[in-house]
Amino acid sequence: MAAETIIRTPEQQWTALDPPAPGWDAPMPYDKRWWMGFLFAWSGLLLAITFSWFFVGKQNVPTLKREVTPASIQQEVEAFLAKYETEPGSGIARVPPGVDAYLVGEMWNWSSGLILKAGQEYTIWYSSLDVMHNPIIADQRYTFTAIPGYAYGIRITPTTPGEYLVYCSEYCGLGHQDMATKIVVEP
Ligand SMILES: [Cu+2]
Repeated sequence: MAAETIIRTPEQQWTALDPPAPGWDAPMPYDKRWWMGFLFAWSGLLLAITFSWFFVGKQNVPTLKREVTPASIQQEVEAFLAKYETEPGSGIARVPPGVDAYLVGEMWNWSSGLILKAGQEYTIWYSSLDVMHNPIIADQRYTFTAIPGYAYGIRITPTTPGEYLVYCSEYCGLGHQDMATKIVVEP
């Protein structure tokens, strides 16, 4: 005995398993096909821009990553400051070319301000001791996400001497707006 075919109008459909109303599989009208094709091509274009920008956008993305603990990165910062701080307690380090620099966030300050030399390549390690912080170099289109447990290293070669404000762009609590330091690029 053949099973009875139940046909329901859309108003009677309760689940996706209910048979759809007749005509559901009619070919798509011409104008809708045109729009589908256009949207498909458009999303393909956006996808291509997104990925190709990685190569042609000249953006200084993090290139190094390693696992750390808040305690171990704190030790690295202290050793770095002990060696290169301009004056004890100033938190400002004059970084010789070739030496790794640190920009580690903690509620609510940065480990250090950095004095760099124009035209030299540096690796700046950024990380966090507690929650997520985003060091952002103002007006330079650089923003990074500092995550506790990881240190990310960016290789940068500052070209234009000047003072660059660095602040936190990830809301991290009551003192968030006070998280600012600077990178000074000397000629
Ligand atoms: Cu922060």
